[in-house]
Amino acid sequence: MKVLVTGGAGFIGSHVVEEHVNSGDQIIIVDDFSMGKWENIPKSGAVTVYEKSITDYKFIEKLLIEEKFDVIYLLAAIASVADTIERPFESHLVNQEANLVILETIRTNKLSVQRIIFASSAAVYGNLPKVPKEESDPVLPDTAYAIDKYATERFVLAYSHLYQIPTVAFRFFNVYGPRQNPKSPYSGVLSIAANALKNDSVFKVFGDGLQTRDFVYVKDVVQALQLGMRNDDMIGQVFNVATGHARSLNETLALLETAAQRHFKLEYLDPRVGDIKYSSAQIDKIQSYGYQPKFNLNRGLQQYWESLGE
Ligand code: UD2
Repeated sequence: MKVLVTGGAGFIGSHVVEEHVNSGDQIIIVDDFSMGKWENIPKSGAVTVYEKSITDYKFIEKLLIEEKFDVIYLLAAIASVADTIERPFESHLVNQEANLVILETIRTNKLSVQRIIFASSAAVYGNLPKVPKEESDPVLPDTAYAIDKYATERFVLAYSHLYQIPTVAFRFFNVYGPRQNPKSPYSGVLSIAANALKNDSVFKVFGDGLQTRDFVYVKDVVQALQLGMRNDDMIGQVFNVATGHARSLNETLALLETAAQRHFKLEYLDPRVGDIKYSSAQIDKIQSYGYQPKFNLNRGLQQYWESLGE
């Protein structure tokens, strides 16, 4: 198979690339390396890398038409809620418009694809009180990040219903694991926390630490995406990707301390603007298609910590 992974040098993308390298596929990565890294990419003759933004529309159109991909993963994104609050228009171009250009290129050129997989987000549920979240629940996207993820998810699924382009969307909860890049203050919380623990530096908790998240290990996310790629019954639908067990940030930090056999230096600050207080997932829908998370938080944190070379 010929596979396109936008954001393939990034955290989640690089694990997807690895999976397809192991399956003997040919992979093309488009990544602007804003958060991605060359060392994330498996060394393999099956992988071709373009250091380009997905907002380079001329390049993307040409690539899609020339390469005729079987499977496309839309994983490139400005991945932080807080970051998109700082730059809503720039992030909109990446998180929504560029993906729409890809869909339109496929539609107008009648390109035949077996699957388009889109990474939506739990952020679409917003701060509505009901937890855990089911896919059929109301949504309240109220940050640039959530608005773009929700709108793009709807576009992706509409292209399936209206134009018979086979798409599947996944609402990722809080993904963590090896290769998550801690370099930005907007990076995933566990990458920042693990980095602080490793360097014995202060970790800043925004808010009281009682906010909850469903932290899902990146290998389980890959498992979910592979299901979506293979199972035709999942086409045109959206699925939560999580473990089904939410924890408070404080509890999660304590579990990381146990995994690392180290102690945090914590500082508690005001909550972040736009932050969601309670995020927790119901995963019955995707489980009904055979998904079973293999990493509970203890196991995932242990593996993650070990991957950091401690
Ligand atoms: C994560 C994803 C986002 C989206 C969403 C789905 C990242 C970077 N963001 O947003 O893409 O899929 O989940 O719900 O993975 N925090 C601290 N200290 C820090 C950093 C964060 O206390 O140094 C807090 C933060 O205020 C929040 C929690 O930790 O309450 C998680 O923050 P995050 O940025 O890792 O992820 P979130 O849930 O905003």
